[in-house]
Amino acid sequence: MTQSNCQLAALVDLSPSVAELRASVWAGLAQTRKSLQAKFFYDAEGSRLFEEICATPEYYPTRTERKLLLDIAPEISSLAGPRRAVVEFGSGSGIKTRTLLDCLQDPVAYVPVEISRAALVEAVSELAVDYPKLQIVPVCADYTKPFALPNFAGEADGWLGFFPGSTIGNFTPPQAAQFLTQVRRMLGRGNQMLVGVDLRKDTAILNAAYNDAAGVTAKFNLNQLARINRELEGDFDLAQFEHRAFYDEEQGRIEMHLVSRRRQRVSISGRVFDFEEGETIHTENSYKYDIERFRSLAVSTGWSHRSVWTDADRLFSIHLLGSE
Ligand code: AVJ
Repeated sequence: MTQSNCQLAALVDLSPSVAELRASVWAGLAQTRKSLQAKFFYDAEGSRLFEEICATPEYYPTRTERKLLLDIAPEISSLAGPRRAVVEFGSGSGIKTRTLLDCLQDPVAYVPVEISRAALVEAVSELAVDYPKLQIVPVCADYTKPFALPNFAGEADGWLGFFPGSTIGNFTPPQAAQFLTQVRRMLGRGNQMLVGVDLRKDTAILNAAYNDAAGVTAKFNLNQLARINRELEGDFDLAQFEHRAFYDEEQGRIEMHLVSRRRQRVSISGRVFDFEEGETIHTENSYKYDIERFRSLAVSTGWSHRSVWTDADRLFSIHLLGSE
């Protein structure tokens, strides 16, 4: 494989700055109910730990979605149509990307949008080798904010948005609606979007998925404090915080927290924060939907609901949305 056969554009770097991280962390920890933003889980180490979570026996979403995507690939291929430009939000390691690209007819371009620069660079350099005809334009960005898409007019026949993994569950339903609206405006009329959405199910299955026996999810959660130590000169003692994750049936969401094991004071970029014993930092929400609930959310943002698929055990769903 020679370089000249790879259509890999230079990375568009809109990644959040240290100043943005600091502002977010300071604001989150200054609240009476302390919180951190889930998007900041994904530094190089966080992305690596997330991949490790996906391989644990308890974390069913990744393998369930991947198998479902393979099963429905022929249908997606005909519904999506030929010559698409694919834009993926939170592309991570890009394993599902290949399943999608392999089923599409003559995909023209691929725009992975990912907040972790390390994960993005690694994923696209491998992809470029295996898809020499595909134009790849990696964008390192926080996709919760609008950004400019590259223009493939005259080359591609339309966009296919791809938002797998139930990452949409990190948003509250109003935030999810706002995101879907933003993407619909970004892609414009006549385009489509595939969204992976984790389904509501037995509480025991959900609780196990976020409390794996090997403790990988706990490490992933605690890594957010390690990252603050590394990048913001923080002095969190990781041994003094404990992972907690539970399903709240009423809200239909997993909540992840870090619980302070004792009364303590932590300094971050020169600003101090006090923790009571048992006080928690809310680090993530992971909303679970019913098919109907997600359909109506999507439709409320102006998308039309074209199709939905689930696995035989009804653990996970993939929705195809269209913009008329
Ligand atoms: C990548 C956001 C979909 O919410 O299930 C996995 C992240 N957190 N285990 C999820 C996660 C804890 C994951 N998403």
